[in-house]
This record gives sequence, C-alpha cells and structure tokens, in this order.
Amino acid sequence: MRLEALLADITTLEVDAIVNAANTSLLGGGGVDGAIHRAAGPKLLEACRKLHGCPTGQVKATPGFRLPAKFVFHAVGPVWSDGTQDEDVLLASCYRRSLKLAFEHECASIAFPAISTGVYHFPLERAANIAVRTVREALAATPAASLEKVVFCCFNTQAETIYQALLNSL
Ligand code: AR6
Repeated sequence: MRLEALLADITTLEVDAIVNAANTSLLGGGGVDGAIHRAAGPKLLEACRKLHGCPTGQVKATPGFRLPAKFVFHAVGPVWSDGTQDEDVLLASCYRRSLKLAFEHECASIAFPAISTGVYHFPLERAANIAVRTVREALAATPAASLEKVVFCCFNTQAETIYQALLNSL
C-alpha cells in the first residue's frame, strides 16, 4: 500500500478515481471543481444534475468521462468558520466516504485534492493532518480492500511540503 504526495494538476492523473472538492449543488464552480468539469467535458455536468446535490461531508460518484480517471467522487467539504462548527468531523467524513466508494467500485488507485483548503478556507496544515490520519485509519480498518495507491495531489509546493512531512512521520 502506497500513500504519496504529488505536485500535480489532479485532472491529469491516471488513477481509477479522483476526488472533487465540490459544493452542495454539485453543479460546478471554481478551483479544482472548475478544472475537473473543464477536463471531463459537458457530460460530467449532465451526470451531476441527476444526483440532485449532496450534503456537506458526503460524497457522490460519477464517471470520469474525458478524464484519464474512470470515476470522479464529488466530495462536499465544510466551509471553514472557526473550528467549532464540526469542520474537522465533516472534512474527515469526506475522506472516509470517498474511500468507501473506492472500495465499492474496486478502485486500485485514488487521488485526493486538499479538500476545503481553497475557497472554503480550511487551514491547510490542519486539513492535511486530518486527510492523512483519516486515510491511514480507514485503510487499516479495511485490510482486504482493493486499493493499492492513495495520492494526495498538491497544487503548490507549500502543500507538497506539508503532506510530505506528514507521510514521512511514521
Ligand atoms: N488540481 C489539484 N488541486 C487543485 C487544482 C487542481 N487542478 N486546482 C485547485 N486545487 P478549492 P474548496 C487545490 O477552492 O476550498 C469551488 O468553487 C487548491 O490549491 O478548489 O473545497 C467548488 O465548487 C486547494 O488546495 O476547493 C466549491 O464551491 C484545493 O484544491 C468550492 O470551490 C481546494 O481548493 C470548494 O472550495
């Protein structure tokens, strides 16, 4: 089992599933969401419309259409407020539920962006800690799962440094 930090545009990754940092409408937006919709093409929006939105902390799957990835798991991260609005729990839930979908779809590889750390302003280091810890725990609890590789896709070197340090610490 490999956990790795990679400096990349998530839309270019050849993995079975990429995770989107979506909003509750699932109808697209800016940031990584906009990039994924542009790269996947208009059929992604069509598929998203049929999902009728998604609550915060939950995740819904679509095909990847024109993306190299077979699936997109649309996760709705929390908007950072002050840390007292269940932000940590809701963010952890995005990672846990994405991995559950990966198990259900028998994915061998999955890539996550740093959910909520852009427009939603979740502090990056705190979010990365939750991401790595939640993924480690979920994988340890599901030893027979199909997953061979989990990528933490970093969009800048600051994120890469933070994730790399976390992955090296154990
Ligand atoms: N590949 C990988 N990571 C990326 C990419 C990319 N192509 N583009 C941005 N990031 P954000 P959020 C990183 O704002 O905070 C949208 O409008 C970025 O550097 O995309 O969860 C949605 O529709 C940051 O670390 O998502 C929602 O309304 C991380 O992805 C809202 O933004 C997440 O930043 C969600 O906000």
